[in-house]
Amino acid sequence: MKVVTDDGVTGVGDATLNGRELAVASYLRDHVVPALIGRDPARIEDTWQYLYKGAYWRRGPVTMSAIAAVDTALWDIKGKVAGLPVYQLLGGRSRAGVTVYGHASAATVDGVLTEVARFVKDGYRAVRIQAGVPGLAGVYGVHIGPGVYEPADAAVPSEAVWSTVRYLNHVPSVFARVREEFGPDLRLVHDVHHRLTPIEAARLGKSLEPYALTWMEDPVPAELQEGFRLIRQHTTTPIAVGEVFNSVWDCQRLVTEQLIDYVRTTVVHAGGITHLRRIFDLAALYHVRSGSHGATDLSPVCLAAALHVDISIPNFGLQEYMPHVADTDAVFPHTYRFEDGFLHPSEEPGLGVDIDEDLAARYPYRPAALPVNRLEDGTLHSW
Ligand code: EZ4
Ligand code: CO
Repeated sequence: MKVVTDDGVTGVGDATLNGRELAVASYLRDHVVPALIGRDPARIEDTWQYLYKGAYWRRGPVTMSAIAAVDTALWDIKGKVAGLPVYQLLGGRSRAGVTVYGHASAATVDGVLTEVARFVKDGYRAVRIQAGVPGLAGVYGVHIGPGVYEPADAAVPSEAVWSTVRYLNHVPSVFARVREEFGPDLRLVHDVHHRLTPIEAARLGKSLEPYALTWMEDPVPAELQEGFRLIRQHTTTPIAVGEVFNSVWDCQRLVTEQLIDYVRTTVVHAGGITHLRRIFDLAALYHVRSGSHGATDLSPVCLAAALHVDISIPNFGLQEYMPHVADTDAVFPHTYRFEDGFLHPSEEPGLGVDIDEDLAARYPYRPAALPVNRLEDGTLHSW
């Protein structure tokens, strides 16, 4: 979204909620925009509180993505008015660059090794590993066939089949091969994508300990925060969680009871820069670091904003990075850049990203839903 001030300064924000985009668009158009007219764009915190407390209905991905879009645009505007990149307004640089991880995935282990080698050659210091599971036609995060991996692949959700037994039996052998080939220093992460129970996740974590992962991600669905205590009691494999969280209350217990190591909330789904910083500040007190979500369904506007947060906070961990396709990059001209395993935020005033609306108009909205997942007996399971 774009916010334009009476002085003609424009700010951009991301409001993308994958598979539920129009719900946020309506929330903004029908409920938020009318209330923004005439407000002072300099009052970022007050506007955040106005949209959060003022809605009466708090939290939730739709509300918080809408608030995020406005908040991000107001930070962009404040940077442009001040003549400073947003990270300078957040306290300035805490590190030389933002360490990112790329996605290495393939149906076979040999294919995964080829992919990892490509990332290492390109300078990446951290890589996410997702491999096909023998006996399953396809699994989350594994790219099969031509084109780029985008899981929202059909107007009505496609259906996948899942087996926890086959998965748990296979994954450790994949990491054994990766460590054998690439040694101990390359940082490795793995996304479980909400598919296990706490005791299954504990088994996975224990079986991966020899391969020293930086994290296992979303080992269980996280509505039951105390469930993580069970995982924690059994394994030293670090835990990352939070890409579907939208407020500090979703991870308050996980953080304050030190049940996780990385919180993966990002700008667009967690109420913008203002609220994301609040989450990371709480996390910092409990030795929890950031590990922001950075899939391609989050636009370059979100990534640009995330980088300003990443470079400035004391407890940055790792940033996910899936480069967007050229068509997307063209619609969102930006000046963040990848070099030597790091992303560098823009040095331009504001966020350093824009939306080319004429170009965007060439890509009409097409509904695309995320898949659903079923066990081999047909039971609906978390995707
Ligand atoms: O499945 O962003 O870590 N990354 C992920 C993503 C999510 C998508 C859902 O829209 O888990 O690939
Ligand atoms: Co994930």
